[in-house]
Amino acid sequence: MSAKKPNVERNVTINKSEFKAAVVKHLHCTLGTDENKANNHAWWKATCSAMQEQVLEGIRKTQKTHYLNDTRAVHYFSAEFLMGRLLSNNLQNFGLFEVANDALNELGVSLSDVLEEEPDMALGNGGLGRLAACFIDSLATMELPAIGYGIHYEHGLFRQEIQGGAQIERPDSWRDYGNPWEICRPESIQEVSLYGYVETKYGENGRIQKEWHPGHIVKGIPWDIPVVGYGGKTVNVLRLWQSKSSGYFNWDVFNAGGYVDAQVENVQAETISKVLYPNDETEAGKELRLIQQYFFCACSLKDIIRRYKRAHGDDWSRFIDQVVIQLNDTHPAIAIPELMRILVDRAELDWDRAWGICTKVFAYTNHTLLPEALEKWPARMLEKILPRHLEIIYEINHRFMKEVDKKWPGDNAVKARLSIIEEGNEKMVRMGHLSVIGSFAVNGVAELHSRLVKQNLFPEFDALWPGKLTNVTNGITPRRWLKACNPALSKLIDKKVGADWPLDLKKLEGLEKYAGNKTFQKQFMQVKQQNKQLLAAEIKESLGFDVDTNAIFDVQIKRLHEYKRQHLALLHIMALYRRLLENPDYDMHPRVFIFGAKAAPGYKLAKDIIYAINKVADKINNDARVNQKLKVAFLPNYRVSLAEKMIPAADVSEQISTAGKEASGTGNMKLALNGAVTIGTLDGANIEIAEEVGDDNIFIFGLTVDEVNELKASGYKPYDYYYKNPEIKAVLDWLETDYFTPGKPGALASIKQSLLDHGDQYLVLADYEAYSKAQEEVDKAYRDKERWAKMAIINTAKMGKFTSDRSIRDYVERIWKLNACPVRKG
Ligand code: KOT
Repeated sequence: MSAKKPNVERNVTINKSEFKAAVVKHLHCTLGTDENKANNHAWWKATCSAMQEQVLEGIRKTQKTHYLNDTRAVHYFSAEFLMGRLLSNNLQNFGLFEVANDALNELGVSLSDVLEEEPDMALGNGGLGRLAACFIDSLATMELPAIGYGIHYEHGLFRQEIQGGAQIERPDSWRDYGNPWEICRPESIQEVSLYGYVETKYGENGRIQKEWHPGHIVKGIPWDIPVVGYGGKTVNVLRLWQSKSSGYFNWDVFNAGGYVDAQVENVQAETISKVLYPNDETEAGKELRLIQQYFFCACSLKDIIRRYKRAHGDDWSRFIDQVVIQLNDTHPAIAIPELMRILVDRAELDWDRAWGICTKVFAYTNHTLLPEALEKWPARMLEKILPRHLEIIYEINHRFMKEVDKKWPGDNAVKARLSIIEEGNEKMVRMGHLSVIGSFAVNGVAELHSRLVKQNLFPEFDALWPGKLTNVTNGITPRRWLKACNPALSKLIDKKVGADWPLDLKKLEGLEKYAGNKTFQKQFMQVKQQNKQLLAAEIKESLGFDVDTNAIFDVQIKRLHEYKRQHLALLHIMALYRRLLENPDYDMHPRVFIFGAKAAPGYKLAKDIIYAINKVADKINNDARVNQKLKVAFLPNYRVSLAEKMIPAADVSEQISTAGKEASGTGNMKLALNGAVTIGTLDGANIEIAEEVGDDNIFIFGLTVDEVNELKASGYKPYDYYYKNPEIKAVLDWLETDYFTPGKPGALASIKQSLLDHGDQYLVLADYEAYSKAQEEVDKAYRDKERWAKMAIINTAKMGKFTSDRSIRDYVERIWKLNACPVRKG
């Protein structure tokens, strides 16, 4: 049996008065306050605690069921899990949302105010971390035995403030006042070794034995976060490791003055899980980052092996039947040599047997082709921190090179390309290569991306192991990204197609037949209008100005990166502004461009683009000549909970990356699911969205991957576009004046420079004209109310493919070979 569709029967039955009693009990007994004194934060905690009773029972039953059935399980290793808020999600998934709402109402408290108290659990940067969160939601919903493994960062992704238009980073403190969801599990603490040296010994049978004498040992404390499946039957966990000093110190390894060093090391042990690196798609290259990666992988492997041994003792023969580990990008790739070390050095398996196990346990997902994101570690750094692992990596490589030589005898060039070790001034260990070699399956995250992984990133690996490289298109959980975040649309959909679409998203196709129905169009667009009003209120509260909800809400929400081309949108906004100034009657439907984006703190140009958007916004929003037709809102501190407010209100979804650069995108799916129409390039999952909705219901523009390559090969000259197109020239020149930054001419000039003098790597100018034309088409389409409503409805109707349940079904059937394990009542 493979992953079957779960039914909607629920495991939890608690009525309103019981829920009320539970909340009040926790207010009194857990928080030591009472109904008269409690503020919303206390009500939030008490409500979470009331829920947590149900949750803990769910975890207990699930774990017992999995143990009794000795299930094969997937272990999802990820340095990031971008969970967002949990209360509303858990209430929804347990089917207790209405119960809680009514219970709190009777207590004189508003559930929606209480939900706003919850800090986001932002233990991730963006798409990769949020994908992990959607996947564990689907795994629990589909009653699959699964555990997420990651890092218990004390500080998640920074909080973004905008001061004078510029991004300022402030620490995130998601657990400063205690987090009611996490469960500490001291009984499962693990120890992890670091530093030191390797001793070579000769065993009695002449077998060479390696012993790693670590310089330092740190403790890993597990915190479990519940993952409640929809229907509330299976409750899996996300296990996050916090580092603590173990007090262990190898005095031989450190020098005579080691006492002070030892204390410093102890402090350093606790910094391992202190903070999430805020770089999306750039490798930090920092020692602490490598230690973070090793720390959580080593703790997790020990945890897996402890659980396995409880059932199977020292018999390793069933390990590959019970355990599959999915590596979420290369961040956990060090788990491969770590498992080899455990099997060869500790369990004393011979190399071939150990390697046979390893290469049947790991599977690897690649999320990006950007060279700056592909992880490489200096061999010297690995040698210092993990001396035995470097030896093992060399051995893996040595044996692999022999295999390469069999396939391409004497071909040193292919060897150099395929080697895990990159030779050069400084020897580097390529973690992508290690991951491909050590895994039984490798996947990209959208059709186009997976094709490029095969063709461009790992072409010889594909030739060496046909079939190993494959595609699993990403998905999103419709529970959070439609049912919970857009209750009005969800209720409307329920009426038309029934209430079980959250478990079977293809059911949304039932809406297609109403796409041309005037009454339904009106209802659909009324919901959109309501959602736009809610977002307008948020904009007013956050930025202090009004926006017209009859305007087109044009939304671009994602990390700030040059390849995502927020600056292409900005140039177009400036062009519209200019057109309006030149011709006050310029015919356009009013539009509000709405942005949300964080830039990596060290990414100068990304921060400059945020600054430019805010400065252009200031000017336009305060210019009475144009602001009836044009406004720009940059909402600070974009995060999951803000996305939940922005997405339901979007008319237009901006997905305008340079073709070939965005591996998949998942915001594109969320926006389309909520009835936004995409303007986008033929990149990532946009292509598959276009296939689903059809060419009439999406605005595709710009160069294709092949055209991008051709243009680059023929010598791309951005100045040609500058001189050829007067609008491009005008807006780029405008950036150099002090029009948007009074008294500070040149404050926005770095953007112009990057596009002209630094070669416009992401072809912004080459795609500008096509983008501008596509935007005119959007404008025209929106003015035809019926046409637009139809397009919006079809977008929602055709998003069935992009449920993360389908992605998980693909993984389960093609890679993990897992069975569902239903958790029964009692
Ligand atoms: C890479 C290095 C560090 C942190 C994050 C990354 C990263 C993020 N690499 N790819 N991503 C995004 O992953 C998403 C989920 O698969 C994709 O939808 C998106 O296109 C990637 O950019």
